[in-house]
Amino acid sequence: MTNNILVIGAAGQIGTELVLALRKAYGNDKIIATDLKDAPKDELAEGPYEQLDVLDKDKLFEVVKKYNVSEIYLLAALLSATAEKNPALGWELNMNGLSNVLDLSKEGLIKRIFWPSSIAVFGPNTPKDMTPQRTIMEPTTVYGITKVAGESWCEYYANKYKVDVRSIRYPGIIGYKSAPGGGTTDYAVHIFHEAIKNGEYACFLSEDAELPMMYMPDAVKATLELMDAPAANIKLRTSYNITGFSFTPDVLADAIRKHIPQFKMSYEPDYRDGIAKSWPSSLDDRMAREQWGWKPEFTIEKMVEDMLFHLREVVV
Ligand code: AKB
Repeated sequence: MTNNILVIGAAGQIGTELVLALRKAYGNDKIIATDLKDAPKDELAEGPYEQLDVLDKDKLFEVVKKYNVSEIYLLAALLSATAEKNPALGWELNMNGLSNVLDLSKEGLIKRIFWPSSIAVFGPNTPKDMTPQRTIMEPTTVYGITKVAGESWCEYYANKYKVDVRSIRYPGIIGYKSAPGGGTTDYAVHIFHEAIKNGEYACFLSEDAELPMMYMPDAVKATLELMDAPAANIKLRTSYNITGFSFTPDVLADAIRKHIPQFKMSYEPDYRDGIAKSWPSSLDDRMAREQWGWKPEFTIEKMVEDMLFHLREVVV
Protein backbone atom coordinates (compact mmCIF):
# COMPACT_ATOMS: atom_id res chain seq x y z
CA MET A 1 0.00 0.00 0.00
CA THR A 2 1.27 3.49 -0.84
CA ASN A 3 2.30 5.72 2.01
CA ASN A 4 0.43 8.94 2.73
CA ILE A 5 2.60 11.76 1.43
CA LEU A 6 2.82 15.31 2.75
CA VAL A 7 3.90 18.09 0.38
CA ILE A 8 5.06 21.24 2.20
CA GLY A 9 5.13 24.39 0.07
CA ALA A 10 2.56 22.85 -2.30
CA ALA A 11 1.41 26.16 -3.80
CA GLY A 12 4.87 27.07 -5.16
CA GLN A 13 6.20 26.61 -8.69
CA ILE A 14 7.48 23.03 -8.24
CA GLY A 15 5.13 22.12 -5.37
CA THR A 16 1.99 22.63 -7.46
CA GLU A 17 3.18 20.34 -10.24
CA LEU A 18 4.55 17.72 -7.86
CA VAL A 19 1.22 17.48 -6.06
CA LEU A 20 -0.59 16.99 -9.38
CA ALA A 21 1.91 14.31 -10.48
CA LEU A 22 1.86 12.50 -7.12
CA ARG A 23 -1.96 12.55 -7.02
CA LYS A 24 -2.05 11.13 -10.55
CA ALA A 25 0.38 8.37 -9.55
CA TYR A 26 -1.00 7.44 -6.10
CA GLY A 27 -4.54 8.85 -5.86
CA ASN A 28 -5.83 12.23 -4.62
CA ASP A 29 -6.51 11.12 -1.05
CA LYS A 30 -2.95 9.95 -0.44
CA ILE A 31 -1.33 13.31 -1.12
CA ILE A 32 -1.79 16.01 1.52
CA ALA A 33 -0.98 19.44 0.11
CA THR A 34 0.08 22.14 2.58
CA ASP A 35 1.08 25.77 2.24
CA LEU A 36 0.99 29.06 4.15
CA LYS A 37 -2.28 30.12 2.53
CA ASP A 38 -5.60 29.30 4.31
CA ALA A 39 -7.32 27.88 1.25
CA PRO A 40 -5.90 25.73 -1.55
CA LYS A 41 -5.38 27.24 -5.00
CA ASP A 42 -7.67 25.66 -7.62
CA GLU A 43 -5.23 22.99 -8.83
CA LEU A 44 -4.75 21.70 -5.28
CA ALA A 45 -8.43 21.56 -4.31
CA GLU A 46 -8.97 17.98 -5.58
CA GLY A 47 -7.49 16.36 -2.50
CA PRO A 48 -6.65 17.04 1.17
CA TYR A 49 -5.21 20.48 1.96
CA GLU A 50 -3.98 22.02 5.23
CA GLN A 51 -2.65 25.46 6.08
CA LEU A 52 0.86 24.86 7.46
CA ASP A 53 3.95 26.90 8.29
CA VAL A 54 6.87 24.45 8.39
CA LEU A 55 8.42 26.52 11.19
CA ASP A 56 5.45 25.59 13.40
CA LYS A 57 6.79 22.26 14.67
CA ASP A 58 3.67 21.41 16.73
CA LYS A 59 1.28 21.93 13.83
CA LEU A 60 3.60 19.95 11.54
CA PHE A 61 3.50 17.04 14.01
CA GLU A 62 -0.30 17.36 14.29
CA VAL A 63 -0.79 17.18 10.50
CA VAL A 64 1.60 14.21 10.20
CA LYS A 65 -0.38 12.33 12.89
CA LYS A 66 -3.80 13.35 11.54
CA TYR A 67 -3.10 11.95 8.07
CA ASN A 68 -0.80 9.12 9.12
CA VAL A 69 1.95 10.55 6.91
CA SER A 70 5.07 8.51 6.29
CA GLU A 71 6.73 10.45 3.47
CA ILE A 72 7.44 14.20 3.11
CA TYR A 73 8.38 16.43 0.16
CA LEU A 74 9.69 19.70 1.63
CA LEU A 75 9.43 22.44 -0.99
CA ALA A 76 8.98 25.48 1.27
CA ALA A 77 12.00 27.79 0.97
CA LEU A 78 13.07 31.35 0.31
CA LEU A 79 14.83 31.31 -3.10
CA SER A 80 18.04 33.10 -4.07
CA ALA A 81 16.78 36.58 -4.99
CA THR A 82 14.20 36.89 -2.17
CA ALA A 83 16.56 35.51 0.47
CA GLU A 84 19.15 38.19 -0.42
CA LYS A 85 16.53 40.80 0.57
CA ASN A 86 15.91 39.09 3.92
CA PRO A 87 18.90 36.89 4.81
CA ALA A 88 17.77 36.20 8.39
CA LEU A 89 14.41 34.85 7.22
CA GLY A 90 16.17 32.92 4.44
CA TRP A 91 18.35 31.19 7.02
CA GLU A 92 15.49 30.57 9.44
CA LEU A 93 13.01 29.14 6.95
CA ASN A 94 15.49 27.12 4.91
CA MET A 95 17.41 25.64 7.85
CA ASN A 96 14.80 25.31 10.62
CA GLY A 97 12.16 24.03 8.19
CA LEU A 98 14.55 21.25 7.17
CA SER A 99 15.48 20.48 10.79
CA ASN A 100 11.82 20.21 11.79
CA VAL A 101 11.17 17.65 9.05
CA LEU A 102 14.38 15.67 9.64
CA ASP A 103 13.57 15.47 13.36
CA LEU A 104 10.24 13.77 12.60
CA SER A 105 12.03 10.99 10.80
CA LYS A 106 14.65 10.73 13.52
CA GLU A 107 11.74 10.12 15.87
CA GLY A 108 10.61 7.29 13.55
CA LEU A 109 7.43 8.91 12.22
CA ILE A 110 8.59 9.48 8.66
CA LYS A 111 10.11 6.82 6.42
CA ARG A 112 11.31 8.93 3.50
CA ILE A 113 12.03 12.61 2.77
CA PHE A 114 12.59 14.59 -0.40
CA TRP A 115 14.42 17.89 0.04
CA PRO A 116 15.55 20.01 -2.91
CA SER A 117 19.01 21.51 -3.13
CA SER A 118 20.08 23.80 -5.97
CA ILE A 119 22.85 24.90 -8.32
CA ALA A 120 23.11 27.77 -5.80
CA VAL A 121 25.38 25.53 -3.68
CA PHE A 122 28.18 26.53 -6.08
CA GLY A 123 30.04 29.84 -6.07
CA PRO A 124 32.53 31.94 -8.02
CA ASN A 125 35.47 29.59 -7.22
CA THR A 126 33.63 26.52 -8.57
CA PRO A 127 34.70 25.26 -12.03
CA LYS A 128 32.00 26.78 -14.26
CA ASP A 129 31.77 24.30 -17.13
CA MET A 130 30.52 20.78 -16.58
CA THR A 131 30.70 21.43 -12.83
CA PRO A 132 31.52 18.09 -11.17
CA GLN A 133 29.35 16.43 -8.54
CA ARG A 134 32.11 16.96 -5.98
CA THR A 135 34.10 20.18 -6.22
CA ILE A 136 34.78 23.57 -4.55
CA MET A 137 31.45 25.07 -3.48
CA GLU A 138 31.83 28.31 -1.46
CA PRO A 139 28.45 29.92 -2.35
CA THR A 140 28.06 33.68 -1.89
CA THR A 141 24.27 33.91 -1.42
CA VAL A 142 22.41 33.11 1.80
CA TYR A 143 20.22 30.73 -0.20
CA GLY A 144 23.31 28.87 -1.44
CA ILE A 145 24.77 28.76 2.05
CA THR A 146 21.55 27.20 3.42
CA LYS A 147 21.61 24.66 0.59
CA VAL A 148 25.22 23.61 1.26
CA ALA A 149 24.52 23.40 4.99
CA GLY A 150 21.23 21.59 4.31
CA GLU A 151 22.97 19.00 2.12
CA SER A 152 25.42 18.19 4.91
CA TRP A 153 22.58 18.19 7.45
CA CYS A 154 20.70 15.61 5.33
CA GLU A 155 23.81 13.45 5.00
CA TYR A 156 24.41 13.68 8.75
CA TYR A 157 20.87 12.48 9.53
CA ALA A 158 21.18 9.70 6.94
CA ASN A 159 24.46 8.45 8.46
CA LYS A 160 23.70 8.97 12.11
CA TYR A 161 19.95 8.23 12.34
CA LYS A 162 19.46 6.12 9.17
CA VAL A 163 16.99 8.64 7.74
CA ASP A 164 16.12 7.89 4.09
CA VAL A 165 16.49 11.45 2.81
CA ARG A 166 17.01 12.07 -0.91
CA SER A 167 17.89 15.24 -2.78
CA ILE A 168 18.46 16.83 -6.18
CA ARG A 169 20.32 20.04 -7.01
CA TYR A 170 17.65 21.67 -9.17
CA PRO A 171 18.87 23.94 -11.94
CA GLY A 172 16.52 26.76 -13.06
CA ILE A 173 13.08 25.22 -13.63
CA ILE A 174 10.83 26.39 -16.46
CA GLY A 175 7.12 25.62 -16.39
CA TYR A 176 3.81 27.13 -17.52
CA LYS A 177 1.36 25.98 -14.82
CA SER A 178 2.52 28.15 -11.91
CA ALA A 179 4.69 31.22 -11.45
CA PRO A 180 8.20 30.97 -10.05
CA GLY A 181 8.73 32.83 -6.79
CA GLY A 182 11.84 34.89 -6.12
CA GLY A 183 14.61 33.06 -7.96
CA THR A 184 17.48 34.27 -10.15
CA THR A 185 16.41 31.92 -12.95
CA ASP A 186 12.80 33.27 -12.99
CA TYR A 187 13.57 35.37 -16.11
CA ALA A 188 13.38 32.16 -18.15
CA VAL A 189 9.68 31.89 -17.28
CA HIS A 190 8.75 35.61 -17.35
CA ILE A 191 10.22 35.93 -20.86
CA PHE A 192 7.53 33.61 -22.31
CA HIS A 193 4.63 35.53 -20.74
CA GLU A 194 6.00 38.87 -21.96
CA ALA A 195 6.84 37.56 -25.44
CA ILE A 196 3.24 36.41 -25.92
CA LYS A 197 1.61 39.44 -24.24
CA ASN A 198 3.81 42.34 -25.37
CA GLY A 199 6.32 40.97 -27.89
CA GLU A 200 9.22 42.26 -25.77
CA TYR A 201 11.05 41.62 -22.51
CA ALA A 202 13.61 43.52 -20.42
CA CYS A 203 15.83 40.84 -18.89
CA PHE A 204 17.29 41.32 -15.39
CA LEU A 205 20.33 39.16 -16.27
CA SER A 206 22.93 40.10 -18.86
CA GLU A 207 22.81 38.47 -22.28
CA ASP A 208 25.73 36.10 -21.64
CA ALA A 209 24.65 34.78 -18.20
CA GLU A 210 24.63 31.08 -19.06
CA LEU A 211 22.89 28.79 -16.54
CA PRO A 212 21.84 25.13 -16.31
CA MET A 213 18.07 24.82 -16.76
CA MET A 214 15.37 22.17 -17.02
CA TYR A 215 11.78 21.90 -18.23
CA MET A 216 9.24 21.18 -15.49
CA PRO A 217 8.12 17.72 -16.77
CA ASP A 218 11.76 16.59 -16.51
CA ALA A 219 12.08 18.09 -13.01
CA VAL A 220 8.96 16.23 -11.86
CA LYS A 221 10.14 13.02 -13.53
CA ALA A 222 13.57 13.29 -11.87
CA THR A 223 12.01 13.84 -8.45
CA LEU A 224 9.63 10.88 -8.72
CA GLU A 225 12.32 8.59 -10.14
CA LEU A 226 14.74 9.51 -7.37
CA MET A 227 12.08 8.77 -4.75
CA ASP A 228 11.09 5.48 -6.44
CA ALA A 229 14.67 4.18 -6.71
CA PRO A 230 15.75 1.36 -4.36
CA ALA A 231 17.46 2.84 -1.27
CA ALA A 232 20.64 0.89 -2.04
CA ASN A 233 21.06 2.84 -5.33
CA ILE A 234 21.07 6.19 -3.55
CA LYS A 235 24.71 6.25 -2.59
CA LEU A 236 24.81 10.01 -2.22
CA ARG A 237 22.92 11.50 0.72
CA THR A 238 23.95 15.11 0.13
CA SER A 239 22.37 15.93 -3.25
CA TYR A 240 22.69 14.95 -6.93
CA ASN A 241 23.66 17.26 -9.81
CA ILE A 242 21.02 17.04 -12.54
CA THR A 243 20.56 19.16 -15.65
CA GLY A 244 18.44 19.42 -18.78
CA PHE A 245 20.27 21.96 -20.96
CA SER A 246 22.17 25.25 -20.57
CA PHE A 247 21.51 28.58 -22.27
CA THR A 248 22.15 32.31 -22.01
CA PRO A 249 19.24 34.81 -22.12
CA ASP A 250 20.41 35.66 -25.65
CA VAL A 251 20.13 32.06 -26.83
CA LEU A 252 16.68 31.72 -25.25
CA ALA A 253 15.52 34.91 -26.98
CA ASP A 254 16.71 33.50 -30.32
CA ALA A 255 14.86 30.23 -29.69
CA ILE A 256 11.65 32.20 -28.95
CA ARG A 257 12.16 34.29 -32.12
CA LYS A 258 11.85 31.09 -34.19
CA HIS A 259 8.16 31.16 -33.16
CA ILE A 260 7.63 34.91 -32.57
CA PRO A 261 9.98 36.58 -35.11
CA GLN A 262 9.22 40.16 -33.97
CA PHE A 263 10.15 39.41 -30.31
CA LYS A 264 12.52 42.05 -28.87
CA MET A 265 14.83 41.50 -25.91
CA SER A 266 16.59 44.23 -23.95
CA TYR A 267 18.90 43.94 -20.93
CA GLU A 268 18.67 45.72 -17.58
CA PRO A 269 20.90 43.57 -15.34
CA ASP A 270 20.41 44.06 -11.59
CA TYR A 271 21.79 42.32 -8.46
CA ARG A 272 20.49 38.98 -9.75
CA ASP A 273 23.04 39.11 -12.56
CA GLY A 274 25.80 38.92 -9.94
CA ILE A 275 24.13 35.85 -8.44
CA ALA A 276 23.79 34.20 -11.86
CA LYS A 277 27.44 34.89 -12.66
CA SER A 278 28.52 33.12 -9.46
CA TRP A 279 26.74 29.90 -10.54
CA PRO A 280 27.84 27.17 -13.00
CA SER A 281 27.17 27.41 -16.73
CA SER A 282 26.71 23.67 -17.10
CA LEU A 283 26.70 20.60 -14.86
CA ASP A 284 28.12 17.08 -14.93
CA ASP A 285 25.19 14.89 -13.84
CA ARG A 286 26.75 11.47 -14.58
CA MET A 287 26.37 10.26 -11.00
CA ALA A 288 22.57 10.68 -11.10
CA ARG A 289 22.48 8.96 -14.49
CA GLU A 290 24.57 6.02 -13.26
CA GLN A 291 23.01 5.50 -9.83
CA TRP A 292 19.27 5.93 -10.45
CA GLY A 293 18.91 6.23 -14.22
CA TRP A 294 18.37 10.00 -14.62
CA LYS A 295 17.86 11.08 -18.25
CA PRO A 296 16.14 14.28 -19.40
CA GLU A 297 13.64 14.22 -22.27
CA PHE A 298 13.42 17.86 -23.26
CA THR A 299 15.85 19.88 -25.38
CA ILE A 300 15.66 23.69 -25.32
CA GLU A 301 13.83 23.64 -28.70
CA LYS A 302 11.18 21.17 -27.48
CA MET A 303 10.78 23.14 -24.23
CA VAL A 304 10.26 26.47 -26.06
CA GLU A 305 7.71 24.94 -28.42
CA ASP A 306 5.77 23.33 -25.56
CA MET A 307 5.84 26.45 -23.33
CA LEU A 308 4.49 28.66 -26.14
CA PHE A 309 1.85 26.11 -27.09
CA HIS A 310 0.47 25.94 -23.53
CA LEU A 311 0.88 29.60 -22.59
CA ARG A 312 -0.79 30.90 -25.76
CA GLU A 313 -4.01 29.34 -24.45
CA VAL A 314 -3.89 31.24 -21.15
CA VAL A 315 -1.83 34.42 -21.53
CA VAL A 316 -3.82 37.36 -22.98
C1 AKB B 1 16.75 30.29 -7.93
O1 AKB B 1 16.99 30.90 -8.98
O2 AKB B 1 16.93 30.76 -6.80
C2 AKB B 1 16.23 28.88 -8.04
C3 AKB B 1 17.34 27.89 -7.98
C4 AKB B 1 18.29 27.76 -9.11
O3 AKB B 1 17.45 27.19 -7.01
N1 AKB B 1 15.47 28.72 -9.24
